[in-house]
Amino acid sequence: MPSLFTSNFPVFCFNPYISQQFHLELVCFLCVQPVTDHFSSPQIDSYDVTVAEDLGEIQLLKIEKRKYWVHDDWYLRYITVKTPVGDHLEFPCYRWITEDKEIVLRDGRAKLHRDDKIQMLKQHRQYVMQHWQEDFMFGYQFLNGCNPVMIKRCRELPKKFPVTTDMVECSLERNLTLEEEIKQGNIFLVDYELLDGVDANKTDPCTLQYLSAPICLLYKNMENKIVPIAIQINQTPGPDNPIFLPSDDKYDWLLAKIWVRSSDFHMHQTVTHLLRTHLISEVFGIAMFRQLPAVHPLFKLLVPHVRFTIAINTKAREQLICECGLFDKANATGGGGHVQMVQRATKELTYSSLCFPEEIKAKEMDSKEDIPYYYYRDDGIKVWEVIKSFTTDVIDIYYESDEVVCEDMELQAFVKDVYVYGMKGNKSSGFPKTIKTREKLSEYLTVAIFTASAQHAAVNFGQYDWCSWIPNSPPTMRQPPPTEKGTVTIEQIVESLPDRGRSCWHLGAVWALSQFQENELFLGMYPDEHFIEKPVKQAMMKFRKDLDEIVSVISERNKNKKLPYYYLSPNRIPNSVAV
Ligand SMILES: *[C@@H]1O[C@H](CO)[C@@H](O)[C@H](O)[C@H]1NC(C)=O
Ligand SMILES: CC(=O)N[C@H]1CO[C@H](CO)[C@@H](O)[C@@H]1O
Ligand SMILES: [Fe+2]
Repeated sequence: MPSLFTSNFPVFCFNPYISQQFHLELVCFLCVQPVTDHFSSPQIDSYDVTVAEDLGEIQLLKIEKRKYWVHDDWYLRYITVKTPVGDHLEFPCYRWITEDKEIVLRDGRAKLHRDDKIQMLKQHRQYVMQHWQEDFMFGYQFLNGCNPVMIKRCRELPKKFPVTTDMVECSLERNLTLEEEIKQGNIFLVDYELLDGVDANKTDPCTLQYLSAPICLLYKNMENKIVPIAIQINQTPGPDNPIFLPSDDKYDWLLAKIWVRSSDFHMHQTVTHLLRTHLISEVFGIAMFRQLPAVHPLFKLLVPHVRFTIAINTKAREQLICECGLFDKANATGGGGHVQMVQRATKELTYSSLCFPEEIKAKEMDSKEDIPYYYYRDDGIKVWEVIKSFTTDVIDIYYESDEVVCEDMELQAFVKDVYVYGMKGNKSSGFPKTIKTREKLSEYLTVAIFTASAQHAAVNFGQYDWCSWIPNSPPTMRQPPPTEKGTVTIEQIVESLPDRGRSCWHLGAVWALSQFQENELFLGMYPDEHFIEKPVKQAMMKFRKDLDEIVSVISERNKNKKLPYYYLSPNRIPNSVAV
């Protein structure tokens, strides 16, 4: 079977909203027994290929053949491509494709050099290609992908990550040293330290799986784009843990980036998504059911935001993260690793990190002029503010003063329940034991509602867009990380990525997790009338009006964007963690 460029390296769309489907047909002869020159009858292989970007006019087609059998050469007559707009293009080849070979075809119309107006084609004539986009996409995901919480400003290079100006000089655009760039605030850091020493999945004795704990340095270039400039795959520096650079061999750099993406997948699934939305929401939900009677205004306020959360988490415990669950099947952190991760991350979990604006500020990612393309931050702050204003309105209806807050024993028992059972009474977590003011109460309820709705939406519904492209977020790695430069081959990369079975498990899971429910209740929709008082209904109406305004602002902002950001648009944020 001819191996199309997709054969081992599945090309899945990672953003269905801008994806396009192409239909390819390869007309070829497969040479089955070259010894007798016996050809199979001409055969036509059809492929549907989905790509995530607008490719514009198709000028070139590249086929890669890999050698699987001793005699698997084939003769390719031509390839036809049916484009999403219905054009049929023909790419003639009429050549043998033998061994491991790469062939680039141009469309059938004959062209002279002077006709080649498009720069890319001229470059093709010299066989020069540029891949600047990949690094940009890699950087972009730290801001607006499905795990936009890892990146922070670097004010001092950690000792364990000894990057020097010499190493990154060709990435720096301002004629400054690395230290000067750091001083100016142009350097960012992503550190997967939490994964250091976590056990990789050993549940399948036939496939060894690997984890690492990379550190990645990023640079804000002159166009204000954030791009990676150095990657160290493990925490401890040393000769067998080199710092990979964009100037290295392209496969070295690619594999280093894939390791970061794989680590990001684990942090995203287990910490950002599971612990910091699902489990936190459950803690608020359980405390609410245990301590607040159904007539309590805060029960009425919170109950729509914990709807189905305990049920979905129970299901997850039974099917996803249990022994022999999906996690064990496909994730390198399966077989116990994810439990270690949750335990470590729970220890470090703080109340202030759940207060969205504070968390953004703590990472020094708050300045809009400085970091203009951080839509997760911009939209998240807006949603946080209107939730805060809504909870303030409701609190003002029932609590005339801070004393009333202090004296509400049911409320205090609810807060204490979260602290004692959820946070195991850890004072340094910053979770309050009691609440003394209306202002603090409104912040507390905003944490509970924002985490269940907006934060969960931001990290849940992007999963199919970003994680279904396997090389972009490999749920497991089947080879250990490279320990030296200059040895990585494309074969090694393919062997490191998950096999087909694990890829399928993974795809099914991320797809299912990215779907809205039927009759989904989005933020601010409260069809169950827990409240009957008119002032509360007015507060709800104002809440919905504020949310609608955010929807318009976001949709205006997204207009004409190649990569729109819509996960925090309130009309896409469900009220509660239910998937
Ligand atoms: C309590 O929380 C702090 C701060 O998050 C953390 O450093 C510490 O390890 C935690 N202690 C326990 C026993 O979990
Ligand atoms: C709970 C969890 O995050 N498990 C993940 C392990 O891998 C599957 C499929 O690869 C993910 O989609 C699961 O969510
Ligand atoms: Fe979820």
